Formats: sequence, structure tokens, C-alpha cells
Amino acid sequence: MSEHDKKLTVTRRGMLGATATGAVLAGTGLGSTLMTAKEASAAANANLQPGELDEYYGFWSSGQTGELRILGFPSMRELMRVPVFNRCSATGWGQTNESLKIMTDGLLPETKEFLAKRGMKTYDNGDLHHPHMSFTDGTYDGRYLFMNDKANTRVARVRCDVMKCDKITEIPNAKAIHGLRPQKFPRTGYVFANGEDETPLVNDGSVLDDPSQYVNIFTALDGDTMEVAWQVIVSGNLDNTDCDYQGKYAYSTSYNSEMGMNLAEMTENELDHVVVFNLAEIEAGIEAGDYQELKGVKVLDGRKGQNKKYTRYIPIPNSPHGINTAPDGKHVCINGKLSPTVSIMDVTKLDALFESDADPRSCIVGEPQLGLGPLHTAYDGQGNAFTTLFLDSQIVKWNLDKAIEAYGGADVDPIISKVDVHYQPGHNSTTMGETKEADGKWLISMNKFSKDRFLNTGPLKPENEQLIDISSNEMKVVHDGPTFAEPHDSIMVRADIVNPVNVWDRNDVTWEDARKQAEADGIDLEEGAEEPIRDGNKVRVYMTSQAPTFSLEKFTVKQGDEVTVYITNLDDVDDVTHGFCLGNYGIAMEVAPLATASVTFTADRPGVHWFYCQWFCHALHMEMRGRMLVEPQGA
Ligand code: K7E
Ligand code: CUA
Repeated sequence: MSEHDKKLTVTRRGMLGATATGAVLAGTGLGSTLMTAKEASAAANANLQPGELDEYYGFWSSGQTGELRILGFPSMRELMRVPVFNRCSATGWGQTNESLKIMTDGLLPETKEFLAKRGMKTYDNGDLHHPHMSFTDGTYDGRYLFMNDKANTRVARVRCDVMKCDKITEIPNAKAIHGLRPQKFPRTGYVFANGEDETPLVNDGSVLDDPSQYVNIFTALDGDTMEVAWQVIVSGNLDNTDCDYQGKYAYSTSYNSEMGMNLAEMTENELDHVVVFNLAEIEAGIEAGDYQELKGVKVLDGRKGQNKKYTRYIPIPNSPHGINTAPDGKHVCINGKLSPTVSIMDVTKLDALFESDADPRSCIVGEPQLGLGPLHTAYDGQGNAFTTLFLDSQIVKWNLDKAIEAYGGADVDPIISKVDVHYQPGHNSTTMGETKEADGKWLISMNKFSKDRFLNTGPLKPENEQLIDISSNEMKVVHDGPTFAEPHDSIMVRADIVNPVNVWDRNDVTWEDARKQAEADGIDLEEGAEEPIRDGNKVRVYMTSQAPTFSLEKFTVKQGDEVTVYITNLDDVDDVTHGFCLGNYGIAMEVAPLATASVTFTADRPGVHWFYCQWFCHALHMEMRGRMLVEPQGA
């Protein structure tokens, strides 16, 4: 591209940005399409040239699609989809033995029984809202990503070295895990997870339509083992959660302190609350035996009115939603949703609530009115906050210190600027914004509706994630990015923190079971076997793959055999993934470089069945195929 063409591209993109912000700029006389040099350079940075790499990884939820997505920032190119709670046709997630082990190991026994009756091994849907990375000393450490499943009450972990899910834990006692955050300091550590829906503590049918006996549960998992560390019973449901930079407190919003069962009851009170959890007191309570054990978990009672030192309830105007700790390590913004305010909590004032029973509102040091429908707040690391206004379809940039001064009576306006977004933003996030290394470069507004922003796709339309340049006081929308069902939250992580491998380590634990079985059969996974190993009606087929062949061009089994196919990909080359797709058997899986993958099925269709490599790997990829010969029963 010539310098001249580059300039044209930049200018055109700049004009689009100016159009998007037109409504705000119009009133200020700044609604011109002329760009300053600084504006042009910011817009140019968002428009990567072919082959250029992004500066940030974006880790994206996918809502009811149930997967994790990886995007590049600022280009907003979608780079990868990582199946987690969903069934994936491309990778075999939810079908391979390796993925089924991860998806079933952490299920409760009662769930396994329930699913077995429906002929299922695991759930095949999920609702993934909140992906967050593990921390060490207040910033991302590139080890893991953690995420919730609101649909089926689970928490999952993705390994950042291979970008695959390695643990899924179903949370007992709680219902509908929603808000989720990893401990920031000293490290993760705990993963905090909110139960959104209230149910009887023992939900076995003995209590039904008696909401006075329903409770909500706050859960802390151990991020290293993914086992539940402890739970706390609370009053009111739990929405979003976050924690401090000191390792002392976690806190959750509750939009239904009334414990109402319908809309009118749920929104009755003027004030709901934030529940603050005192981690040291909870650990001491466990040490002292002040808990009941329920489904193998130590459950403490932190309900309102218990006056135990595990929790405090801070009244917050009507139905707060997002809760976000600022990179200054001191302030926490609680977003009012039905109230036009954001409440600023000072974490250094929390000790007093627990030690001296001070007025719970004494930790609130600011409560600016920002606009209609504040849902989530992000930060630039320079003392400013960015709050989504769902009803106003705007992002508001405001200053924390000024809001605190105004609360103290000073005549200052904390609002710096507003920008229109399209339309109805929920979450927003900034580059490194939920760490102490927030760098104030970019903001993503995750808008629930796109309406007219893209070509019409029928009644179901994409969401619209808008990239906003926040390097100056005047926010500029520079890119529209359509997304499918239905991201809620995202994080943007500096690329140097995330360093995935190119090929698997042959000693990886993922195929430990396959390795053990091969050893028992006297087979080397890396060599495969020439004939299937028969063990009653169980048949094990060991193959290797190396572009463009499988080590077996055919194998023979009997109708009714339970067949397990193990494939080890010997290609030690980055980006040479093979696959195994068995036609008309509904079987397909990915076999990544130097990985082993396996799948088990019953060979109940006699005849000739071709299998083929379904990941394009070589000029002779079409030729990479073979036959499964199934002898009819009685033959
Ligand atoms: Cu994080 Cu959408 Cu689940 Cu707010 S929630 S928008
Ligand atoms: Cu191997 Cu395509």
C-alpha cells in the first residue's frame, strides 16, 4: 500500500469515527471530519496492515454459545474459539475421551445420574459470561483463564499454554454461577463465584414454594486444584463480584435483597446491597469449625443479622450490577443499574466495618450521578473511570477524585465527556484495565443491540462491540465489531504476557489415560499398532498421523464392538493439525501437532465406512483417508 493509499484509509476510518460520535460533537462545534495528527495515528493503529500482529489478546465470553473466544486488539480480528461448556463439531470437544473426562470429572454424582437417565454424559450447553485471567501480585500472569457457566452452575479453567479447557467444576449447593473474579493478591489463589438464583439450602423437594427458606451461596474455589475451598450463605441474590488488591476482601452486588420471586417484589426496595466477604475471618471460622458440611463443602453462615465477622452488608441504591476495583488499589465502583449513580467504596475503610461495627455506609466516599442505567465501569490507570450507560446508550468518562470531592461538598463536576455507542452497552473493558497495570489506550463497549449498524441478518442480529480510543479526553469510536450470541464480558491482555506453545509436549497430562491404556496393551502411542487390540467386545485401534497419511489404511471390527480409536499426531510442525472424521457415525475430532486424541463409539453399522482427515493439512489432504470394515453380526 502506498503512503497515499494509507492516508486515504486512515482518513476514511477517521470519518467513520467522527460520524459515530457526531451526536456528541455536534453540540460542541467539533463535528468536523478533519483529523489532528494524533487522531490519525490512533485510528491508524486500530487498522493493522496484513501480516501485522496485534498488541493485545482479547479474551471474550460468548454467552449462551458456551465457548471462550480469542480476539486480537486493536484489530478486533477473531483469532480462535475455545470450546468450554459447549459441544464443538470441529475439535470433537464433548465427544473425545479427553474432553469428556474434563467435562465429567467435576460433575456432582447426582448430576451424572440425572444426565445418564437422559442418555447424556455431560451437559452440552452453557452460558459463559465472565472470563478472567489468573493474577500474581495484582496483574495478569498468563497461567490460566477462569470462567463461569450461569446455565448449569459450573466454573471452568482454560490453560493459557495450549489454550484448551483443562478443568470444569460443578458448584454444589449454589445455583446459577454468575459473577466471577480471580483473587488479585498475592496470587490466584481463590476464584470467587457468585450464585445468582436462590433455592432451599437442601434442594431435594422437601421445601418448594416457600421463599423464606431460600438462600444464596457465595463460593471460593482453589484456582490451582479447581476444588471448592469454602462457601458462605448470604441474604439476597448475588450478581457480580470483584476483590481488592490487598488480598483481604471480596465483594458482590445483589440486585434482589428483597428475595423477591417476581419483578415487582425484586425491585421493591430503594436500597439493595453489596456483600463484603472478610477472607481472613472466613478462614478462621473454618479453622474454628464454625460451618456445616454440605455435599462435601464447608459452608459458613454469613446471612444478614447473623452479626458474624464473615460478611458485612452495605446499602447501595436500587439493584446494583457491575462491581469493579480501580487500579489505584483503593476504590471500587458499584454500578447502580436502576439508579443513575455509581457508588464509590473505599477498601481502606472496610477494616473498620468489621472491627468496630461502624455504619456500613461509612466506606462509601462518592456517589456521582452519571446517567441512566450504569452497568459496568472500566479504568485508564490515570484516575479516570468509564461507565456504560445502558439506557442512554453512552459511555461516560469521569474522574474518581472529583467525584469524591463533590460527595464531600465541593462544587466540581466529575464528568469529563460522554460518547454515543450503538446500542445499549453492558460490559466495557479497557486494556489491562482490571489490573494495576491499566494503560489507558483502548476501551471496548460491548453493546447488546446492533440494530442498523450491519447488513440485516434477519430477526436475529449480532451484538456490536465498539472499539473506542481513550488516549485523549474526547473518546472516539473507531471500529464496529459484530459478535454472535452473546458476549457479556471481555478482558484485554498485553500480548507479551500470553505465550502459548506451537506444538504439544508429548508428556502432557491430557492423554494420560490413553498412555496408560496403551502401556497395558503393550503398545507405543507414538508407533501405533498394526492390528486392533481385542478385549472381549472392546476393540482398541492405535494409529498415528503424519501428513498426508494415517498409519492404518484400514481396520476391521465386528458389529456391536465398542471401538476406541487413538490417534497420535507425529507431525512436529506448527499448524499441521490433522483430524479424524468417521462418516455417518457422527464422529469427528482434532488431533493437534504432537497430541494424542481418542474417541469411543459402538460399531453398530455394518459395512464399509470411510474415515478421513477433516483438517486441511497437505496437498494430499483429500487422500488422507482409510476404511473401517464392520463385519455384520453372526458373520
Ligand atoms: Cu457481567 Cu451481562 Cu452476566 Cu453485566 S453481566 S451486562
Ligand atoms: Cu491430515 Cu488433512
